Amino acid sequence: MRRRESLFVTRPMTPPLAELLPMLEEIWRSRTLTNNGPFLHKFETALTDFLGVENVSVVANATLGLILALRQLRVRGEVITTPYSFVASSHAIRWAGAEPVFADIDPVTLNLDPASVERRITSRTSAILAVHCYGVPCDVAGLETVAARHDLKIVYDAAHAFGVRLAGTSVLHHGDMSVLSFHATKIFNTLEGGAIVARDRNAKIALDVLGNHGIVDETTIPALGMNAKMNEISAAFGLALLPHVEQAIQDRRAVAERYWQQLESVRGIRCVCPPGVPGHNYYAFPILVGAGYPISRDALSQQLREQGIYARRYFHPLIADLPTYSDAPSAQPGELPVARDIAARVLCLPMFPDLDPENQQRVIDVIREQI
Ligand code: T4K
Repeated sequence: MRRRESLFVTRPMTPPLAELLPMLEEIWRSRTLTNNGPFLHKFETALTDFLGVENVSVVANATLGLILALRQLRVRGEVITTPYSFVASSHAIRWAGAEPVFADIDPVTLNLDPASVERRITSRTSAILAVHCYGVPCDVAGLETVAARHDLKIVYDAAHAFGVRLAGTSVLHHGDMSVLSFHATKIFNTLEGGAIVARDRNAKIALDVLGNHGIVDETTIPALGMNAKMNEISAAFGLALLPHVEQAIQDRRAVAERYWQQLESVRGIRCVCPPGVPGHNYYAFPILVGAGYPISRDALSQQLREQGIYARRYFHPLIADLPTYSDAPSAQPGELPVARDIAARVLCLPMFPDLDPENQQRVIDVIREQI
């Protein structure tokens, strides 16, 4: 019998090699490899146009982007955040010199619940770090109302939210800053990379200085900066890939529609991202395995693995349950009931633009065969 190919949760996009090679040749000729080079500038401009936002600072990855954003906004004390995210969201708060405090999530969007956020606010709270998990927009109006009432900054971790639109405009317009990830596993990638979207030009200039060791010029180094620069090869890769992203999002939509058609009627399975939402980017395809389904989430994950399908439990365990954070009062058992329930039931199915119908059917068949 022919061995079936392994199916992973994602498969990174690469630009057509022929479109990248001339740029690589230019880099080889110029020997400008990094430090604010010409491809970085071109990429930043192209990205700004594509995203329909202003004040974009490209960085080496989203984790550094989050740290820089929090530092630039001078957050201190406590930052309220979601326990239901990739660990980098909370790590960034610690590296920026503040303490994460966990609030619970909304059972439908799986993003921070503004009412739970408000209950966690103390005199030490300086900011909210919210995540548009799986590219589903947060309740931005609710969070912004809470932030305004208590004079808090908002940083959106938009690692999953490339290209997401809300009420016809980019979701990146919300908050004091938003941070995108261009990691290989994301909608759009530069191998490793990311970008910070700031509200005003001065913030962008300050972020660029902070991300270049705090250097203004050879003898002027006024700030405690770090190295968050993107190199020229990553920038060229991004420039070559950007024209293909719109089509990739269309292809993701087609994959999502095939899942919806065949999984929505399965008892005990809930597709987290609902069909027909304009502006969604189909970053992931999470399902929740409920009591009505014959086997547990972990048993289903194992069944898939036996067929060479590597679905992933993003985001289990909760950040709040990791040893680095589990001592926090907001992380104690009994707190965060919604996030704990979701983390115990979630499974992200393979989702990438070139997931062909035949391979996708293998995933669907395993899920349906358990009934
Ligand atoms: N905030 C949020 C909400 C995030 O989700 C992330 C990153 C960040 C912040 C931080 O962004 P960056 O600082 O990374 O820019 C992956 C990614 O490494 C991570 O970037 C991402 N979130 C997270 C959700 O997923 P792992 O450890 O689960 O990845 P890994 O290596 O197991 O890859 C998953 C699958 O993808 C593999 O089974 C195979 C496939 N793959 C992966 C890579 C890297 C490939 O086919 N080729 C590849 O090159 O964290």
